[in-house]
Amino acid sequence: MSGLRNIAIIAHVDHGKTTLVDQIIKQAKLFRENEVVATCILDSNDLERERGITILSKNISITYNGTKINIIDTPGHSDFGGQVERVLKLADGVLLLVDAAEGPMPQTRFVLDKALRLGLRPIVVVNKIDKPDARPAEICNKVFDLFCELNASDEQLDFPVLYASGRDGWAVTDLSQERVSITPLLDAILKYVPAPEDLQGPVLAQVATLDYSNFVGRIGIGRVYRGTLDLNRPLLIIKRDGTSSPAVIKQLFTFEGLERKETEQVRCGDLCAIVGISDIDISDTICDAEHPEAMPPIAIDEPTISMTFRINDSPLFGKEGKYVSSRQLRERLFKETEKDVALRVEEISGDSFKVSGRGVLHLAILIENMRREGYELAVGKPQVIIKVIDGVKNEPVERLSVDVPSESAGKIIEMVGLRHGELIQMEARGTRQLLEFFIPTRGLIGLRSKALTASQGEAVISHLFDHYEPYKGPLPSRQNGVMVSMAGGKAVPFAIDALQLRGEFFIDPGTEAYEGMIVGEHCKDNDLVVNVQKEKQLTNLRAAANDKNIKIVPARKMSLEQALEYIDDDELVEVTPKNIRLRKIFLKELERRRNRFNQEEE
Ligand SMILES: Nc1nc2c(ncn2[C@@H]2O[C@H](COP(=O)(O)OP(=O)(O)OP(=O)(O)O)[C@@H](O)[C@H]2O)c(=O)[nH]1
Ligand SMILES: [Mg+2]
Repeated sequence: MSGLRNIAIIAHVDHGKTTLVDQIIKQAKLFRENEVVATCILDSNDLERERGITILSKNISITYNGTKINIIDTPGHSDFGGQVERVLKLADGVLLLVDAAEGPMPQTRFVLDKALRLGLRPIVVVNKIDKPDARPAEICNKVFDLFCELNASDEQLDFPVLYASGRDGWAVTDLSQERVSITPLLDAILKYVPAPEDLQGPVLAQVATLDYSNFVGRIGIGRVYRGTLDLNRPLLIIKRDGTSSPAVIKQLFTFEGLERKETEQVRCGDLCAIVGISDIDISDTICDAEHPEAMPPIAIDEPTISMTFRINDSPLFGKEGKYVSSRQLRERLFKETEKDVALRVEEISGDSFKVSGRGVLHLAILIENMRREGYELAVGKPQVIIKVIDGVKNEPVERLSVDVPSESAGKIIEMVGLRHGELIQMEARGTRQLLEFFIPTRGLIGLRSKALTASQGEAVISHLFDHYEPYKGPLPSRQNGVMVSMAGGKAVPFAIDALQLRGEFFIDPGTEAYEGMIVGEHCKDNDLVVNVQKEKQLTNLRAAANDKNIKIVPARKMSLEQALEYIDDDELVEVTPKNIRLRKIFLKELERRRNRFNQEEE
C-alpha cells in the first residue's frame, strides 16, 4: 500500500492559497503537456472567479514519490471560517501561508488557533516572497510570536519554515537556495506531516463537510478513521443526536487529481465522498452495523447576522426576473439550506423569511447567486443576532484589524470608538499603523466604506467574529438622510440638475423610478421627498435650449454589499437580475409618517 498524507492549506484571505494549489497541480503534471490551463483552477464557480476569492473549500490529490497527498484548499474570508474549522478535521497537517509583506492577519490567527487545538502539524510558508516589500525575517518572528500566544505545544513550535512565491511556482527552505520549483514544499509535506494512523478494526468514518449536486443531492465528504469503508458491507449511520439507521450508500469516491474516482473501498486515513444518503449531514458517523460507535460531534458555526428576505412588491416587480412569487422564493431558500449548513431560514410570514448567516458577504453571495438565476427579491438591513446569556442581552463582538497610513490612524480610532470599538493594540509599520480593536458586529456594518473614505482608499480592513459580550447600547445611525422619489416615471436631467445641490444621486437621468424609491443621499440628516420627474416648463423656447448646458455629476453606484450596509431599518434593497435599487419599506410618505408616529408612541 502506498503512503498517504492529508493536508489543509490555511491562511488569511488573499495570501495566495489557491494560487499555490494551482502550482502544485501544474508541477505534479495533472495536465497533459499542451493543455491550456486557467489560473485558480479550483475557484471554479462564477462568483469565485469574478471576485477572486474562494467560497467553498475543495479537495484534490496528487501523487508524489509514490505517496498520495490529499490537499484541501480552504476559503480565507472570515465569513467562511466555520467551514475551515470543519475541514481541518480531515487533515493531519496544515500549510499555514503568510503573506511576506502583510504578515499574520486576524484570519491567520483564527485558522492557526483551530489547527493547533486539533493537534495538527503545521508547516509555515512565507508566501509572495517576490513582493518588493517582502520582509521574511520579520514575518517569521511574528509568526513565532503568534504560535506562542496561541499556546502551541513544543512540538508545534518547532515548525519548519519555507519561503515561496506561489505565483512564480517555487519554494525553498533557505532564501539562499536556487528558486526552481515547488518540490521542496512537497518534500516538507512528506517529511513533517505524519501519515494517518492505520487503525485496524470495524470501520469508523465521519462526515466533515458537504457538497451538493443537482443530480444526486447531498454529498458527504469525510474521512475514514478506522478500518476500511466498504460499500458492500452492512453499515450504520449515527446522527449527531445519537439516532442511528442503516446507511445505504449508493456510490463512494476518493479524490484522484482534480477528479473523483468511484470505488467500493476506502482505506483507513483516506478522504472520500459519499453519495446516496439524502439527509447526510456534518458530524454523521458511518460505522459497521455490528459495531455501532459514534465519533465525537463536530460543532457547526452559529450564525451572527440575519436579514429579512421578502418577495419584491415594488411597482417595478416582475419586469426583470423569472421567479418572483413567494412559493418560488421559499423553495429556493430552503434548497440552499440543503447545501449550506451555516445558513438558517425561518418563515416569518407568507412572503417574508428570516435568513441568517455568518456575515454580510455570506448572505450577499446567496443573493447574488439568486439574481443570476433570475430571482427578484427585497432584502432588509442586516441585523446582528442577539443572544440571551444568563438573562442578559449579549451581542457578537469581532476582532477588527485596520492597516492605514499613520496620518489617518487618528480618524479611524475615533470612528471605531464612536461605534463602541475598543483599541487593543497599535503597532507602527514604517509609514503605516496596524490597529486592532474589539468592536460589536453591529458597528462593522458600513464601517468599511467610511474607513476607506477617511484614508483616501488606503485602509486595509479585516474582521472576524470573536465572542459574545453584553449589549453595548445604541449606535449612531446613518448620518445622512436620503432623497426619496415622490412619484413614478423616468428621472429627467432637468430635475436632477436642480436637486444636485441637495445631495448626491444614486441614479442617472433616464432611470425608471417609483414613489418611495431612494434616488440619492440628502446632504442633511433628514429624508427629503423629491420630484425627479419634473420637466422644465416650456414657456419660452430660448430657455429650453439651455438644457444642453446641464452638467450632471455621475451617480454613485453601489455594489450589493454596499447597498445592504447602507440602508436603514425602514428601507430595503430591491434586487433583480438587472438592477439593485434602494427603497423605503413604506412607499407613500403618509404611511412612513404614520409608521414613525406609531414607533414613537411605543
Ligand atoms: N506577488 C504575488 N502575488 C501572488 C502570489 N500568489 C498569489 N498572488 C496573488 O494574490 C491574490 C490572491 O490569490 P489567491 O490564490 O486567490 O488567494 P487565496 O488565499 O486563495 O484567497 P481566498 O481564497 O479568497 O482566501 C491574487 O491576485 C494572486 O495573483 C505570489 O506568490 N506573489
Ligand atoms: Mg482561494
